[in-house]
Amino acid sequence: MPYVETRLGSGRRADELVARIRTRGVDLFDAYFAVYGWKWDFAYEFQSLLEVLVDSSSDRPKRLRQRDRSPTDWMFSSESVIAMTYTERFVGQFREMDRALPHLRSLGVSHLHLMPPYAVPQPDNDGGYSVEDYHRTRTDLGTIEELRDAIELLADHGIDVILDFVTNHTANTHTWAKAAISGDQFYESFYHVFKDRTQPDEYSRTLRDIFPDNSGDAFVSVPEMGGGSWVWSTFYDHQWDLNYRNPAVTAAMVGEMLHIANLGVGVVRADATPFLWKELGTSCENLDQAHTLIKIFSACLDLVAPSVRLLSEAIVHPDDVVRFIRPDEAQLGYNPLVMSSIWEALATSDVRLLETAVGERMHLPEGCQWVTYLRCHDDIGWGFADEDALRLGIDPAEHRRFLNQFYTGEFADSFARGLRFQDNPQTGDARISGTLASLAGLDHALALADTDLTATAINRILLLHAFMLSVIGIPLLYLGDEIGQLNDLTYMTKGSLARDNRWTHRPPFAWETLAYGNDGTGPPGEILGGIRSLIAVRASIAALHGQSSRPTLVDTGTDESIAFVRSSDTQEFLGVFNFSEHVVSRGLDMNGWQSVIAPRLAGRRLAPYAYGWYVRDRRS
Ligand code: OTU
Repeated sequence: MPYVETRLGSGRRADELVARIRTRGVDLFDAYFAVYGWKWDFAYEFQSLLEVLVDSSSDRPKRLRQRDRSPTDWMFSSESVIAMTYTERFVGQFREMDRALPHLRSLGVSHLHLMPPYAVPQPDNDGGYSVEDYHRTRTDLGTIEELRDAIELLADHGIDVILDFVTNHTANTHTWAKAAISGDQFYESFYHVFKDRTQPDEYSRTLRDIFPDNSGDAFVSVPEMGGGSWVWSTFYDHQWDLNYRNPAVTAAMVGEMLHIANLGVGVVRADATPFLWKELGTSCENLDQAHTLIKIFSACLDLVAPSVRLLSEAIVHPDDVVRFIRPDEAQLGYNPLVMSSIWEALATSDVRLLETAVGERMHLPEGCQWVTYLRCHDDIGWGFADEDALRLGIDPAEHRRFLNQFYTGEFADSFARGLRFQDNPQTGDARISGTLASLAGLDHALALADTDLTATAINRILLLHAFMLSVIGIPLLYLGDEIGQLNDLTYMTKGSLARDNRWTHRPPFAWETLAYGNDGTGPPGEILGGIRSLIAVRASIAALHGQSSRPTLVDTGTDESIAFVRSSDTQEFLGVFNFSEHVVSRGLDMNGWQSVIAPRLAGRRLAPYAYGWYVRDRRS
């Protein structure tokens, strides 16, 4: 391999790359051939991709190459906890990251997802998801060297950083897009550019409108590219979808992904994976080639940065979500089904859909893991499968309408205070924005200055965490939720942010609240104390550790509470959760179970929103 020798010389770096190419290279070739094998210049294009791999290998710092040699099983450790935040809304700048260490460590955080910190257009950039340049950072956050230092500092304290790789699109101010606008044919072919409406209209017949508030469909008019020109933009108008039919796009994006890996991250989050491939007459979501492209990215990571794992963000039908999570694709995937089903059960006090999710839809291939969460920076969409609802006699459309009314507080007696996101009156679809605490009733309770309602809201918040932290996967917390931060409506006065109500649940981190939360006072103190001890206890439970322990449902005798068992070789874990505001009687045989965390549980009675964690030795 002459290019390897010229670029890497001889020695360990070159040997390791060549050894990996010998094992994983064939997977890369197969995937690449499946997408681009039809091209007459296939061999040339494949060679260019390999050159990107060699160049990225040559750039990979020594300490990261050392890490690559000693893989850990963190994906299956009960000590792993992901937290996510915006740098500017948390510590302000990269160089102030040390300020966050005491809090992150006392919470038990092992991974920190920093929302996209790269250079973006102003003022509209979708919270960083319109990337202009992966090699520069937003100037208000600091330089890319400072980002690298922050990543290293966190790693030195046992916290690995997760960064985004916005797979589907770039900003329309990216150099590729700018070149395309100025008429450069090479870069025009990086995007889906149409000279008139004919094809956009044809495609639109079968497309779902993801951001209906935006332009009305998935295309944006770009007169600068010649009168009548349209460019594909699934999300915001300033986010142009990349054209992966062009192998030069794949090679260039692999280079960007490996650059992110070389910053020292432990996980690369692949954004919006379902959308990568377009085919006329289809929904252009979840197509086979989108999967094959993720396989290409995954193989490239394994070849150059094998300690880095890929996290898929696919918020689609549960059958489609799971298909992205495979050893040779994304090893990690968000679990939007458990997330939305938890909220569904809380609104209805009926755990049957949640039981279907947990009992039937959690299976992943060996070596893969879920990322389980209650809230993230995005909205909540009611992602249960229609067929699962119908089986339970629930009308899916009607039920989604109810959930939207419930979580916006439009429904009489609802405790939730959320907002409708991307309301689409045409289809009746909407998603929900709002912080965890506001959706769980804390906003409502505090506004009424009602101490009983406040206590109930705190119980709900802890119930949800107890469930999420034990059911499956690596738990993810949106920072601020652990101190019960409420909806932030100030975004409405902040210019461009006002157009996207997801900012309501992305408040600046309340350090003053954390200070008194740390003293244990008030709702923030109770919530923080509760979550901290759940995380600490979880870390010590053998049955929550490891690959094998998927949850098995246990019948509680009532639809208002859910219970499951997880087991390891040595121990069994039982979790019991009352999703209703009533006292329910549990129909479980508790013989031999030892309680590890069980506030407000007594005998056979479960207080409103009570939960319990129990363990039992398997050998006895
Ligand atoms: C992602 O979310 C990001 O998480 C969002 O913050 C971005 O705005 C968006 O991509 C565009 O970059 O629709 O409501 O199936 O549903 O990718 C959130 C995946 C989203 C999409 C998901 C998208």
